[in-house]
Amino acid sequence: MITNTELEYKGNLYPNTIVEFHRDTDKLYFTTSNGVILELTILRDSILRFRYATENIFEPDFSYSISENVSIGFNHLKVEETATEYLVYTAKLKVLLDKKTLRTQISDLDGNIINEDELGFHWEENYEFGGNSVKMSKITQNAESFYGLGDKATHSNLKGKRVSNWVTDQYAYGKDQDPLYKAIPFFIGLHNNKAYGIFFDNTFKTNFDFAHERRNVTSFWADGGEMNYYFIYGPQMSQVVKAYTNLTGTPELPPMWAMGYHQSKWSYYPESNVRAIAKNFRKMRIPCDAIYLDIDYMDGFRCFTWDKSRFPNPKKMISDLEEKGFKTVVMIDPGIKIDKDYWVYQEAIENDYFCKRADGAYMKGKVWPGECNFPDFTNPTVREWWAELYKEMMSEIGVHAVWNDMNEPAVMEVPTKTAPLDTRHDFDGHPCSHRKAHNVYGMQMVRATYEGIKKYVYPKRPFVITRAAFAGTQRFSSTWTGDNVATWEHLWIANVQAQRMCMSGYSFVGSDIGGFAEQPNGELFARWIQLGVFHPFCRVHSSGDHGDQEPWSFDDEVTNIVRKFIELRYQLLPYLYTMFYRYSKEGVPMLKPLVHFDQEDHQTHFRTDEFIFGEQILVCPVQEPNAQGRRMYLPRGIWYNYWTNEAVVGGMEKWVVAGLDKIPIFIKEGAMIPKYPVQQYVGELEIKELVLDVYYKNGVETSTVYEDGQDGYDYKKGRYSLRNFNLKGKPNELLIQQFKDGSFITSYETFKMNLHGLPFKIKKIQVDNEFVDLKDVKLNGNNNIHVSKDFTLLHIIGA
Ligand code: MIG
Repeated sequence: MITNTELEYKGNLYPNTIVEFHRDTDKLYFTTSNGVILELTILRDSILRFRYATENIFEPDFSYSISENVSIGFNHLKVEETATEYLVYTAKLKVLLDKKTLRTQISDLDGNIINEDELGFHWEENYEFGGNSVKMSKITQNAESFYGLGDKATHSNLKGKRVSNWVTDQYAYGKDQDPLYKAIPFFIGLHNNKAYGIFFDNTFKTNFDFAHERRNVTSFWADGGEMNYYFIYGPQMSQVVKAYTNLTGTPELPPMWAMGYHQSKWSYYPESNVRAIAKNFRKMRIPCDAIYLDIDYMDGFRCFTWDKSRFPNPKKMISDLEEKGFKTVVMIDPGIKIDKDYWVYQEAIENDYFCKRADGAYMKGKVWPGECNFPDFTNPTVREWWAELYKEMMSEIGVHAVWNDMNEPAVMEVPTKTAPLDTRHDFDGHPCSHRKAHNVYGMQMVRATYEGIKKYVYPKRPFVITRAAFAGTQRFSSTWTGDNVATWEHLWIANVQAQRMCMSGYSFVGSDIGGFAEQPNGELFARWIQLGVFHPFCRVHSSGDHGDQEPWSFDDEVTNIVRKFIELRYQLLPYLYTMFYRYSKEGVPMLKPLVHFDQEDHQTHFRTDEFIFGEQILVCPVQEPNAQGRRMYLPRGIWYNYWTNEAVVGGMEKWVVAGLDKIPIFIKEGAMIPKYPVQQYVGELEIKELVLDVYYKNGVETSTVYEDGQDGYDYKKGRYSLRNFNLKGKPNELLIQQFKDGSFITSYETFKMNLHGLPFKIKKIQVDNEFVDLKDVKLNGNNNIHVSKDFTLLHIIGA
């Protein structure tokens, strides 16, 4: 074994022998003779926090990422000491700390090593800025795979890669380009069928190396701050993702219209153009819930103003659109034009709200309005002011939602594309430079936006979109993947990014459908729509430089395909809403890569294209031109081809037919998929009957349907409707039990159950143990029945 003394080269410093240990409730402190302290906090039996101080001093403990609602509490904690090590036991884990080096090794209670330090914690003093560069190296376990890290546009399995986290405006980025718009320093490791996660809660630029530089070493480090990471044990990946998502928080339910189809472009103006686009959606019978106004609605790109020649009466326009079922979403950027006659600028100057350089001058940067100053959103007073700026826009003019762009912050015509690093920030009372605040700047901006919107759309629910994000931003805002390109490769990237974001706690995500830069042809647009309707945030947006990107901008064949898939999304709204409910409440990711679905099946470890939408729908986009189908991997189990109803056995690759009007979709056997009728916008129709597509299984499967008022907060007072269905199929019968919760009364009285794959002819039906006349359930052939929404036990009996 190499000793730390031998390793003290290249300016790296290492902890040496542990000389002191004490326990303070849930915290254990190990101090070394050279002044390193490891603070080990037990949050849960399977969640541990490792925090290291050098020179005996910790920084004040502060995090923008950790949620206030994190659930903590453990069952067991015991510390033992031997001549060479300390042993820490929880009800799930054993941590071994080497007395000579402070290195740690974490195993489960059966003795399987889950994660172990290689060199462990070490650091380098930073002469230029003071403080430390903090580093951690771990041993890469045999056949270990790595996932997570937010929006990285690279293979979902990160093994062999090195990535860094520095929020960046990356116009027309390419595959493998790094870093991009988000910084989410969280990864999942998987080996020997056991998964764990590490969240490095450090806002400086962070780097992760997954056996890239050295084959057996995984390391992560930061340009400053503390080595401060959370270790989360599974063993199921689903448990790791849920726990991380709980740690950094989930959003409240958005209004259901936010899950509809949205249309955007840079830019729709003047007013007559916006009205024409909206009108065409209704005329063409293509569902749409929201229209976006990009920067050109503003007066000279001044935030919170209107260009009165383009939009003479925004209030009237917005309310007219609203009558037709459209919500209006407008853009707000962080840069405030330096203009002594502009009220937002005046207020910020008067109150000293703008960021300053190290020597006291205002930080200046060029963006759309020309030279701008930038509010310090890391200052709580500035955030409160910013939230108030939305008052008139939301409660007077009637804007429904806001997207925050350029909040990396993006700065034009400078090589770094962002604020100078010496720019000062309040960091909620922990003053620092931009090196530390950069990655959370956009997060704090959208947080302030969210607070303002929430207040001024009340009693409705807020909806916000952001481009920049850090770990935890999902509590406040949805997001899109920034300025992508209209290429087939970008369709692949969008798919990977959305799945990766979901694995990184951030489910409310989508791409600019069709591509932002350049122009898709009809085929690419149709294929992208087919994927986009299965993303939690579903919006077409484009730079507008090269032509139009509305559903009707191509030929009739494409328009019809696009309509068909947007209609499918609207039919699936109750399913999607239930997915969001589970994400919001339990931290379950809305999209799941196959490795998350079945980590024991090693075939899934390197798959990128297939994913599970919610719990029971398998989707795999076609990502090549001229395809009549594709090869894809079906995970283990039995799946029904959505288009043909054919039942297929998974656990192998298959060729799946999917001409331009289809995308491979499979339904898990036993699933009960809820559907609404096609609506032109959310809330257009009163739902008269809930369709349940029931897929027979010889065995057991559970399904859930969550519904509520679709907006507002009544659901928090119990006015929701939660239905859990337990399906149990046998060769000659099908039993469905329903468990209901909540006091919301749905508008429909009955379910229409479409029975797929029944292996028998229906002979008798019992509802709550009473035989019913087959006429009363309107048995239609062998395919569908209508039953009361209040049943608790449905028994379908075959001949
Ligand atoms: O410098 O507002 O990513 O969606 O259309 C470009 C104009 C600024 C970048 C956003 C894009 C938006 C565009 N913005």
